[in-house]
Amino acid sequence: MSPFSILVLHGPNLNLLGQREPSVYGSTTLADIESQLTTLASQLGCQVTSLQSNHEGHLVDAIQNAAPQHQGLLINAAAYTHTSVAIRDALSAVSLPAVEVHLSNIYRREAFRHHSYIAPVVIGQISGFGAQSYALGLQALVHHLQNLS
Ligand code: CA2
Repeated sequence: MSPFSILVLHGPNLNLLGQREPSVYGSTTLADIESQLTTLASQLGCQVTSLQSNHEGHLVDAIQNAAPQHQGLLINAAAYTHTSVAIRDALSAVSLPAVEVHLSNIYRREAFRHHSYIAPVVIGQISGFGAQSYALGLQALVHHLQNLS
């Protein structure tokens, strides 16, 4: 059994999932994703805590305060992926492994989504599998943590 606790961070507008633009982001709600992650976490023997915020500073605070309670971060920084040096610096400053996830394949979309400020400071990125990106990301993060211990 893994004792790991993972903090799952959702960036701006992800609270609208399933309610707006289903053609782009699908009909799954954020509550559905969190419920799926909780189920998967119990199968993996870890715990997840989720936080969604539309505010960059709140996400920075959450990253800074994640340790020692949490051992890893799963993050969909949403639009801040493409703009936020502050979130990148926070991820870089804390010594917690992080996995970046995206519902859509950001490389098949507009050019401004092709660059991620946070990709260089995370273990890896999963993009384009809808809600399953989160599940794949959690599995990869737990596997990484298990191989560290
Ligand atoms: O594909 C992803 O997960 C994104 O991180 C989603 C972000 C977008 O800015 C990134 O380029 C890729 C947008 C999240 C907004 O979610 C909405 C959901 C429903 C309706 C409107 C926005």
